[in-house]
Amino acid sequence: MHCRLIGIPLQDGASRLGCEMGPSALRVADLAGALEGLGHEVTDIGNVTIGELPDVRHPNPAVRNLPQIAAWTKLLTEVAYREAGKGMPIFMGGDHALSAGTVAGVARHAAEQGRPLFVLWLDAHTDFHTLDSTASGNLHGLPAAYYTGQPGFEGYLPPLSHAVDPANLCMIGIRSVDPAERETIKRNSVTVHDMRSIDEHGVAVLLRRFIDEVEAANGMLHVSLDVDFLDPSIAPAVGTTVPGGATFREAHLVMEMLHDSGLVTSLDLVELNPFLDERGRTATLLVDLTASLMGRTVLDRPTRSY
Ligand code: B3U
Ligand code: MN
Ligand code: MN
Repeated sequence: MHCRLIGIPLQDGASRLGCEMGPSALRVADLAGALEGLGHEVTDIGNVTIGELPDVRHPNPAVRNLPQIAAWTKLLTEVAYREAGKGMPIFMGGDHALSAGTVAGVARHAAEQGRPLFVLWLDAHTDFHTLDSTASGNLHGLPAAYYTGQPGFEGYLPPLSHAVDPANLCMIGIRSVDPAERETIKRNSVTVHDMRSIDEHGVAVLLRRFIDEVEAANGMLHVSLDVDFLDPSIAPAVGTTVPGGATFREAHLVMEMLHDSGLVTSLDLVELNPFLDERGRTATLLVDLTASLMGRTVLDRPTRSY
């Protein structure tokens, strides 16, 4: 696999500063070396950055940094579309607002391949607010609504060339949903597995169902990993910790099953805030999880050996 590392020092979508340092921490934790050690070719294209800001304002007074997020979304849609054509892009964030652009860009690439795009959203939050519904005004709470083509973004964020079908979106790890998000999610038939669902069925059963769907549709699969998917005890470096997250073992199992599926075509690593980390342990965990996704195993055993 040819991995393309793209640094996205975006922090305007979060309430706390620090995600800007995420790409650096992932480089220090040697993401490139881990991938090379697994036999992958790696190109780190460096960090991308926005230029001039558009003059956009929204009537919801809570909304923060809209011109910045509009500029990032436009830039990242182009970058993701271009990079998806060159190999497997790994988007090193940066806060989760970046996925508005990365998913929009890979969706355009998938459409040109004549394949549907599926998205696996690993997060404590559904990030399904619109500009009208957000109360916090933090735009990392909006990307999933944007790239599934919900109304209300026209004239504020760039027009989508290819929306993701909400039926192709699967969220796992959810444990914080605002009332307005509940409504939109229900209406759109997004698959949402909360922590209760994981506890009742086990994460493997839930993920297997989704992987089978992607496979049956000959889909491309984008994985978006928010640090707060993980339990704060193992991943403290995030501004929006929510107790009761995925364990070390659950998270690695998800990554290993995704690797075995052979379906993953792009990846976001988001919300890492190195200012909140403890001796780099969260950055290191993200690198190890990415290594599991890209083929690191404990034993050399055939896939699906059960
Ligand atoms: N739904 C809340 C909390 C939140 C969403 N995404 C993150 N936090 N990271 C909001 O602010 O929209
Ligand atoms: Mn998120
Ligand atoms: Mn989150």
